[in-house]
Amino acid sequence: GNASGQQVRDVLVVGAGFAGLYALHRFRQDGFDVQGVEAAPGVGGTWYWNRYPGARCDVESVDYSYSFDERLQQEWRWSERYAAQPEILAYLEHVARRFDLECLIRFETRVTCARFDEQDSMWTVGTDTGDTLRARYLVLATGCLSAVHTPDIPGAADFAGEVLFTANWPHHPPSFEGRRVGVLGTGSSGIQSIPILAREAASLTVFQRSANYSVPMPNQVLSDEEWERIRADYPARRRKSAYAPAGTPHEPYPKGALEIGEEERRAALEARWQQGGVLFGKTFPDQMSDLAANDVARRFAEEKIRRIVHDPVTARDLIPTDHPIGTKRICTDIGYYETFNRPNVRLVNLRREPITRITETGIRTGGGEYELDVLVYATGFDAMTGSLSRMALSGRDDVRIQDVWAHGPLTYLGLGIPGFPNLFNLGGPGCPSVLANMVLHSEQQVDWVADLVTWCASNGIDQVEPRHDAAVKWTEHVQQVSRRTLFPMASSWYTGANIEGKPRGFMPYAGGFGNYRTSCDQVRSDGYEGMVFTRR
Ligand code: NA7
Repeated sequence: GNASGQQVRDVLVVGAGFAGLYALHRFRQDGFDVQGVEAAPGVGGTWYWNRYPGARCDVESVDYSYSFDERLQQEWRWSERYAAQPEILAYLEHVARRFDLECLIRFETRVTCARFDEQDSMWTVGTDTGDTLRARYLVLATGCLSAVHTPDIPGAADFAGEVLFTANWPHHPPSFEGRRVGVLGTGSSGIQSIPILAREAASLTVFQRSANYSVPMPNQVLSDEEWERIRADYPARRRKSAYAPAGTPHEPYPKGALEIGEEERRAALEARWQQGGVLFGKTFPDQMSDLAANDVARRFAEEKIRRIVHDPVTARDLIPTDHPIGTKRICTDIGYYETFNRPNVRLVNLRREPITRITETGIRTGGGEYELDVLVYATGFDAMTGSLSRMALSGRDDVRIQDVWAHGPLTYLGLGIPGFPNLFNLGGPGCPSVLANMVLHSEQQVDWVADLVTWCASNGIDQVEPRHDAAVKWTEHVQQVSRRTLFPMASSWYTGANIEGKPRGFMPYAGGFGNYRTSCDQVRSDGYEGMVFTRR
């Protein structure tokens, strides 16, 4: 206890998604008194909120699941190659029950502020329920795509119909039958939900500002034989993934796109297309670093779109014009392009006819008035930094995160922030999270942080934080690595470009999950080089 009589925890974990749940488990296992806080009424994080029709993970289920417990791995049976949101949520609920994690979590409690007290080396955390929590260590597992972006469109409040957000989808959604539905946004969320909404609604109008590349998802129900094969292969698969570039066992074609002839290229691209989804973004090893190699893959994908979509104007509008393929996360769809052949679906190209305002009855553009009964926002997130910058987060000497990150996020290994002792941010800027298998990535980061906290506890350390120069060096390294890729060519949520006023810069570490893990391993084996330890 302390002066105000509140209980003081060793570790406070904010967020109960993939990273937060494992953090709770791992810290408790290591003997720490750990408490979780979660804004939602249940576990799941992203998979709790994003219940829109068609929500699925674009990483295969067998990879997108925890590896920390062999029995869990062997006993959970995924029903499909790519799991849909309800099954992933059920999995996380199962994990929470199986490892008895729910009793550690305060649900329906959103952290609004957190302040580090230098005197007693302690975080004081305020919440929207009025509770105050205190802990020595603060672990932010608040998600990299969780701060919902609500665009500020004139007249938005006037709309008299129903308004829905894919990122905050109701548990009991309305029926779309007989209704005129509009979808604003054509990122992954729009592209996954549009085909399903189109089947239900009387009419569907898709408002597209930027086209995205999308590759079909070769989803299938996993038969018992297939599942047995996967199960038997699990250890090998995990070994292969642990230091792999994306945290999954897949490898690019052994030769660069420009080293081979046209026929071989097409065969490699077609094979990869059939493998499906985001993997297409890395068909060739040079595809994300050499524009000419990228063009080879881009042209192939564009040809596919033209072949599917009947109306040539619509087909042209669906082809991106502003970024190399893969520099925005490639979407993974089930029947997206085919949807535009339906008589009840139309595409509105907002580049040609920008929105002038939202009215009581629909959306008005430079090209006319589109009447709607339902408007679905699939407009994305204040990615990677939003969940921190929306909190009043202050470190030593009341330095605010908004100030330290005013010109872009500064981190050490993505995990630590100078001036913020005893704080660890999971899955944020400066690490490969959004470019890799988020589940294995979460495990790797939690393990690294738990090892460090254990080390501090057994060495009588009160405060640990990265040195400023170490964070500058890491952040420059992150920038340098991204400049060797084509990623910075896209105005994307990776670069902060989707949020007005946000500093621009490629935020994730693009050097691959394996290299990132090696860097973290190295720092640990060098006795935590780059960190400052204080005994008070
Ligand atoms: P995304 O990928 O950020 O997509 C958001 C979409 O919303 C995108 O098409 C935006 O167009 C569009 N948008 C945003 N604001 C506006 C306004 N004001 N007017 C018109 N259109 C707008 O978010 P998602 O949820 O689909 O996916 C995020 C990630 O989650 C995804 O990459 C997966 O990794 C999982 P823009 O491109 O900005 O022109």
